[in-house]
Parts: sequence; structure tokens; C-alpha cells
Amino acid sequence: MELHAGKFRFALDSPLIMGIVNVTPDSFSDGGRYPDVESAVEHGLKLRAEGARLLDVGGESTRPGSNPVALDEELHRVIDVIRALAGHGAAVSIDTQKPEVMRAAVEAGAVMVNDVNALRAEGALATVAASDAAVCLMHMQGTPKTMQNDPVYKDVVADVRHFLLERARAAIAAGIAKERIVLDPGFGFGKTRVHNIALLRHLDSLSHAGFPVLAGLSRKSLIAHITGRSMEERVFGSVAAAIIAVQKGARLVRVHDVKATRDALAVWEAFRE
Ligand code: HH2
Repeated sequence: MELHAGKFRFALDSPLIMGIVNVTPDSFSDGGRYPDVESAVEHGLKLRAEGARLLDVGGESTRPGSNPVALDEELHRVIDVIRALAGHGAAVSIDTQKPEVMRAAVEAGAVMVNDVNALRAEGALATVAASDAAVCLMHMQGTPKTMQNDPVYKDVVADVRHFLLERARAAIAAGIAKERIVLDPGFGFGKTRVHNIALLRHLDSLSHAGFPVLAGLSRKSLIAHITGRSMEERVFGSVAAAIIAVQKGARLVRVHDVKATRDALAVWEAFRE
């Protein structure tokens, strides 16, 4: 399986680590730590040196309860960071829901669009179709502001799978080649702990659908609930979750702690049949 992202071709035989570069004052895990372009770029390059094949730059927090960010502010936060990282030869993904940000990010050198809204905003499908960027289509029930207020599913695994395959069909119909598409169940996005565990346990039902699957569990509240750890201490739990996801068929993992995840995945790979 190969992912086409701009000029990059990613072989996914080995799990691909996407390192998180949040340029936000309010992200749940690392908000405000990389407030200016220089520190964000430095952090991204460090993650790349540690083994991240993709860097996911985000300027709008999507943590539960967060508010949307204005277009100008989001552009201001991410574009210079993307341009600088791409200038260093890094493969950059833009974490956004806004078509205008997608377009500007691709112009600045991004080769992937990571959309927690699965290209449902007006114009988003056409914007990605007009580029050669890869796209991650993520499932979210509701919006970040209210998504954790009692989310309900008939069958969370089947419902999420159905939604994602519908969005993949829409993307292909809009002209986005299958080789550019990644699917993500969206852990923590309108899901209870029971929903998240069911999705992880049955991730293989999604990974068998013919698209590479991305899992984002890093430092999330699911890990906190299980381990009882503060944000800084969730690395071990997060690494365990990444291993389980990969074991269940995920080809990409979106993580904050690249070095630890890389080592754990290297050990997993060495012993895999
Ligand atoms: N999770 C977050 C943000 N973007 N994108 C994908 N595809 N999958 C995810 O699970 C995912 C995502 C939330 O994590 P983080 O970036 O650490 O926090 P915040 O949204 O507060 O910036």
C-alpha cells in the first residue's frame, strides 16, 4: 500500500508516524508551547529527526469545548510554519476544516490535508481535488464545542465505517484519487470511553476496507482515564495505544511523542510475523 501526497510517495508497509505540531494557544495537550514560527519549526524538525515521516501542522484546537478560530488568525498561525518546514524538505500536513486554509497551505508547500470534518465544509472537496495533496478523512459526531455531550450511536463501529466509506466515495467522485485517501475513526471526537474502546478493538473492520487507516490516540482522555496520568505522563499509555492500533491494521499514527513511538514500533516490527 502506497500513499500519494504531492511529490511524496509513502510506502506504508512500515507504520508511518505523523508528528503533531500544534501552533495553538489552547490545544489540550501542548497548547501555547510553540507560539511563534521559530519554535514551531524547531519542534517540527526535531520530530522529523526523531522519525516522523509527516508533520501535521494545526492552528485551530479541536479539543472538546473549543471554539472555532477566525480564518485570518488560523492562516497567520500556520502558513509561515508550513512554508519553513516544507523549505527544509519536510512532508507537511495541514490540520484544518477550512477550504481557504487548505488552499493556502498547499500553496505554501503542504502535501496533505488532515480534516477532522472529512471535507464536509462547502468547497473543501473541490479544493483538495484541485490539488495533488493527500487527504485524511476523519469521523466526528457533532462539533468540538458540543461533541462530548452524550454522543449516541446505533452501532459505533458500523456507523463510523459507513460514514467514512461514504466520504471516501464522495472524495473519489470529486476527483481525488484513491491513492491519496486516508481514513480515521476520530478517537475522542463525539465518543465516550466505551465507543473509543470498541473502535480500537474493531479497527480491523475499517482497515480491511481498502484505504490506509490513521489512528490518533496520543495523550487523549481515553489514555488519561485508563492510566490516571496527567498530560505530561501519558507517553507510555499513548505508545501502548499506538501499538494496539497498528496491530489492528492502522498504517499511520498521529502522535506527540515521536521518539518513544518510533522505538516501540521498531520493536513491534522486528517481531512481527
Ligand atoms: N486529533 C486531534 C486533532 N486532529 N486529526 C486526525 N486525523 N485524527 C485525530 O485523532 C486528531 C486530529 C486532537 O489532538 P491534538 O492536536 O493534540 O489537540 P488539539 O485539537 O487540542 O490541537
